[in-house]
Amino acid sequence: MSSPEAKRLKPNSDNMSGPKAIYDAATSSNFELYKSDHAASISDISSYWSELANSKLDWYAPFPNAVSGSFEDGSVSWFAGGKINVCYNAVDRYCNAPYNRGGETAIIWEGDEPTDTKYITYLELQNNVCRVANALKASGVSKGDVVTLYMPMIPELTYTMLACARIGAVHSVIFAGFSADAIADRIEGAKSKWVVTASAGKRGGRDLPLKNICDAAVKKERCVGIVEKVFVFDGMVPNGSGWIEEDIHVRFSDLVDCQRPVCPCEWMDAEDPLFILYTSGSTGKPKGLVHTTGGYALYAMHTTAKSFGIAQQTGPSNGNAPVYACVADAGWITGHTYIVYGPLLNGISTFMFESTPMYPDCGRYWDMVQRHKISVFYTAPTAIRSLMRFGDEAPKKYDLSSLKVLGTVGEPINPAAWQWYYELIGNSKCAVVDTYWQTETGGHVITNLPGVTPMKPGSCTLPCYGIEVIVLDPVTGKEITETEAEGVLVIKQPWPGMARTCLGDHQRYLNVYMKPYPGYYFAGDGCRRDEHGFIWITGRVDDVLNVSGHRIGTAEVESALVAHPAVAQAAVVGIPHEIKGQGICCFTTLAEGFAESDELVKELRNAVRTHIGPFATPDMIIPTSALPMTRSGKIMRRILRKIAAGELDTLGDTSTLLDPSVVGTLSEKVEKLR
Ligand code: 6R9
Repeated sequence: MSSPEAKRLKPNSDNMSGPKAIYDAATSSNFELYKSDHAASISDISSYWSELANSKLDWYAPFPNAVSGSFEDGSVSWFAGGKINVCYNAVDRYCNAPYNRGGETAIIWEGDEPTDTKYITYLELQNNVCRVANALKASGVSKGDVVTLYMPMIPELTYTMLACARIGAVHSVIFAGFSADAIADRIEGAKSKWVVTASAGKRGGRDLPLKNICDAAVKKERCVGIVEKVFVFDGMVPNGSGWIEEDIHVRFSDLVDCQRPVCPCEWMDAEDPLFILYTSGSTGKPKGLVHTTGGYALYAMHTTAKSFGIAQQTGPSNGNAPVYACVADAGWITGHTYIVYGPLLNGISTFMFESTPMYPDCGRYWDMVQRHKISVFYTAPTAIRSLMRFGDEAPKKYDLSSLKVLGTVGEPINPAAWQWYYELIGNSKCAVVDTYWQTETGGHVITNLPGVTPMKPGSCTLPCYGIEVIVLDPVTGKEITETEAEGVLVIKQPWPGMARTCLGDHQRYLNVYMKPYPGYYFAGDGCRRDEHGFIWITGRVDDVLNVSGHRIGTAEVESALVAHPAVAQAAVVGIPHEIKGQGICCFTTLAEGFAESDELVKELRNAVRTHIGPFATPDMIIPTSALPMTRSGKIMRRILRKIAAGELDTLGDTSTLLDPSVVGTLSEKVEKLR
């Protein structure tokens, strides 16, 4: 099978009719093997995962049992009693026999400027991580402490994450696009005494004043008395401006430089927390999901290998090691699992990219693929769509023949973007893996596997090994057994990478994930299963928006708006957006004494940017005198969604509205803004 046409399956071949099923290098025998391996993996999850945990990870003390506990009371644990250190497994073991990969590249870093690149070997990584670990220890950080990281995409971010893992501290990384308010919420929520930042970051030719934003957060009343030290990596910009104003600050680069490059690993229980990562939900403040040590490490390692067709590197490179690049930000779960932990646990080299796909021009990604001979490239549909707008010229200028696997993550990929990625970037020769997963799942849970399972543009296809995906009837909560199904997506059995709790609020964890459909993990997404059993994600079934692959709770945006004195009520809904997937549309009624004006709209937009961050900037803000309410006083968001999308012909029943004329008034306002 070599030409793209040959890869398209003929109707009825292998029982996979339909023009959209495409095999890459997959052969039907590999697909058959997947089916039997997958069935075996879910028929005995305990043996499946314990065998892998023993063969893929190095344990200081063995675990007695693989899995215990249940979804119902949120007591699932993996490999408990086993002792392990993730940093040891991701770094140290590769420097030693039998791997002997100390001289091999662990990190390829590319800064904001394309000429600014660094290659960091495993041995250098080990030394740097140990220095940071010693600097943290010397400052009083110890096992179990939460360390908040607010950093640019520089190698020091990876060093610090791994240094925390090494000494048993729990990192809580905050994406560098979040505002001071959002940082303060997370510091307060995690009672984090320690914060690591950098004097500045760079993105698209502009300086990001990270330390200043961090200082503003730390000075907020709710953080005073919590934060003891702010460690500042400096030297990112020359003469980082007057930053050492208070004794809370530690000039971290200096402290790190004078440390010894040797630091013993803290042997952790497999169920000790490894990190916290905050994510948005449908209600309340973002929740800090807690991932633990052994299970997360195994899941990150295993899914990286399987989903991207990568083998663990067990010896010195023979010149054809994969060059793996996930161009996400380490501040999101994608960066945690598929920039830092997954690749390094497999002993491969990982790419860290500080800049944007548009800098200095829209050919940046493809220029990097050519220069670094990248073989696995992993990005989000929103990035693909925004690059497609500039046409085919940019990618055609570069030699992309090193590529083998192209990945997408974050939202469903529309067929046009899939086709462009597959044909233009992958030259119709690469597998496109559509990886469905969440902050909560720790790693991929549904994806096609390169060379193993077929792809269908727009479908994330089939469950990963060890994952039992079920489609439930949302009303009855019953499993739909027919192959073709539409309903909510749940997972039936525990898997090692699942988050174990919401920090400080186990009840919330149970309420959100475990209670809606007892006995199952509820992902919050709707899906369709087609006639071949392939899964198509239809989107969130809760009030969570997906804007450029970023999860944003409508409740968070609403609370940012109502904090403004002019706003009486706010209702936020998603609108279809060509590039971002979803945009943010805000309807607000105004308090007494305030009038609608362009100035006010600007202020409200800024209020959201200040409370959350620029990535949550609303696309439309519509001040109004009334919202569509039911007679019992509930805002009808269903109607607002239709108005915002301009779908008045499918409004549905409006008879329960207190004042049906609101619909006409609001749609006129929306039309004017389009
Ligand atoms: C990894 C990540 C999770 C939500 C998830 C779903 C959406 C992610 C997807 C996808 C369709 C894919 N999502 N991957 N939808 N196809 N391949 O994005 O984590 O930020 O927690 O978001 O993103 O709605 O529930 P997170």
